[in-house]
Amino acid sequence: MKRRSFLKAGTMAGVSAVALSKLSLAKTEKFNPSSFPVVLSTWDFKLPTNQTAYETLQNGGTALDAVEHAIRLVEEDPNTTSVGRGGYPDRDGHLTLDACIMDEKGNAGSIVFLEHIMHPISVARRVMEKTPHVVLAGDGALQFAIEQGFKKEDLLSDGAQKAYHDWLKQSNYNPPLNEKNHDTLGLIVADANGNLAGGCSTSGAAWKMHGRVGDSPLIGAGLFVDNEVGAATSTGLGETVIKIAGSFLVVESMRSGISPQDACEIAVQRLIKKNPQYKDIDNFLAGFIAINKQGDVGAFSYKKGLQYSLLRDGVNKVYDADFLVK
Ligand code: SD4
Repeated sequence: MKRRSFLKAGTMAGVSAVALSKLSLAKTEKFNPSSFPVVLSTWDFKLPTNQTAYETLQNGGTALDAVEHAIRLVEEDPNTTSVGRGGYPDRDGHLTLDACIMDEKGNAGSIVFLEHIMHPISVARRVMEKTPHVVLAGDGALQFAIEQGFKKEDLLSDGAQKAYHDWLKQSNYNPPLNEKNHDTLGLIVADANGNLAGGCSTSGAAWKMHGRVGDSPLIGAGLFVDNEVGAATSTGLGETVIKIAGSFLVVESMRSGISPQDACEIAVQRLIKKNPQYKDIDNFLAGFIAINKQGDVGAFSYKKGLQYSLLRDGVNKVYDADFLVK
């Protein structure tokens, strides 16, 4: 079967989840320890992000610990303008942060619209581990973080303040993301036993409406982990990802035995079909990365530009993702 028709068949097959899950059971390959561990993350933050995850595993940490440690590294970098304390604010000048995390058991934690806390990923983990809930938002999330011992800080960096004041001169409200106002960190890890965990952290779209939340902290949209199947995370214009439950879609495609690469492509095809208004917008960006239980990886975006970092066999490399519009 040609690749295109295979992908089409895969998309259509997606309607019959029950039949597909049976298929995937039949197709499960044997665990090959030499394929693990694997660390896969969005973009190139020019920081030892994946290495931090890898070292955490080497030092006996779980996949969840690896995810948290690596994401914290980026969150505390003042020069990263899209994650954590270096992030650009919303159009009212508030830096509001979104993050979520999932472990191998399918537990999940998320914080949305959180201000003043340097490490949203760790707050998300505490939501998962210390509360009976999955999502905490805004002031409630802040109150919880403070109760948990996180420090309340004024996080807006000098660089972000300057960029905000520059933006205010035009105040051009342009939600579609471009290469200057995005770059969410989504990071998924398969440990030496192939157990999966993932996390996602972002300041969201720069100059967004106050209160806007994107895909990144939403379980099933910005991140999904199913330890029987695989894990996926997204980057780009969150509104388009939310509307197709993008990361869940990638994982469900993999459940049917489709490779991570093709599963990411299927999700991008679905995303643009359901969001045709972005088809011809120059700066529009959305894409996915994924790992399956065999340790295979995939990455795909709508247009050229998505990069991902892959650490395997102790070597970390940055790659350009394949894309739909050529
Ligand atoms: C959002 N998905 O808030 C995030 C932004 C992003 O790469 O991924 N940028 O919509």
